[in-house]
Amino acid sequence: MGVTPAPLALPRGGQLSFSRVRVMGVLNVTPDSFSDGGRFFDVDSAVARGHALVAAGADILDIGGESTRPGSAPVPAEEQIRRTVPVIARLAAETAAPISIDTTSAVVARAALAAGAHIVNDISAFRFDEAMIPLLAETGAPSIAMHTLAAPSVMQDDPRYGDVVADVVAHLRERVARCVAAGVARSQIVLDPGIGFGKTVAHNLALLAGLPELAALGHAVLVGTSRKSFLGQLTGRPVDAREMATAGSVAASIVLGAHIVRVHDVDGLRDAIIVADAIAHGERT
Ligand code: PMM
Repeated sequence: MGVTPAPLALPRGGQLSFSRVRVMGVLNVTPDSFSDGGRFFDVDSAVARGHALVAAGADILDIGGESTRPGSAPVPAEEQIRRTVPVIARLAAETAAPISIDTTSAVVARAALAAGAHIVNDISAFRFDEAMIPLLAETGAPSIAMHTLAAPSVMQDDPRYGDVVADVVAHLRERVARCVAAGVARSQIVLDPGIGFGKTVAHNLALLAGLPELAALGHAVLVGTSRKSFLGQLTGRPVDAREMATAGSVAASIVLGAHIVRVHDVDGLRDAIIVADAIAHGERT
């Protein structure tokens, strides 16, 4: 099953180890996100949702102010900051869970880190904003480098690859090399194949089956399948009825090498995650 990756060193002390599979709970502070858009759009409901996710067992809270659903347009940095920073500040003060900021903007990431966030989650693997890698080098913050073929506005327009697994692995290797050359510690970078980001159903399935190839790079691997449309295409279910499909994909991801799973329904998926982790790694305490 491979070697357990080194823990992530968190800003202001503390670390996130991979002694068990880590659960990232999704908290989109957006009016239009793909599966929970509009539900947690004011500060109080977003903070309450964050507390509920932590109570359910979330190890990381992933807070985003920009929807990345297929076809979505970018949200200006000031608006992302307006949406996320008050929520991050409150949750950083009120919970112990590490917080990631889901953004491709270095200005937003900097503001989020200053407000108390710990991890930068960038769906472009630091390609959309050239200030992102220098920010990671300067702050030392851990980060998630996710593969996307293109910007969300166009990523689902006939995506093509040579060999999707080899292409995604090569791309993420190249992104890591750039980070390391700029002074970012390799062990602070989590890799993510970017399920649903410029991928057909077949591409997503190949990437999940190919997770051992990504995990072989030695980084922690994050997988986000929760409620995504390929699950709907496989099962015929609408977005609000994909929890069992999500559970199947999350369990498979864990067995195939994921160290972090990004999910909306932390409480509902708890048991599936525990069982899959135990099958993959033995019983853990
Ligand atoms: N998926 C979404 C947003 N951010 N970040 C990472 N690292 N990996 C993902 O798979 C991912 C992400 C889209 O899902 P949402 O709209 O339900 O948040």
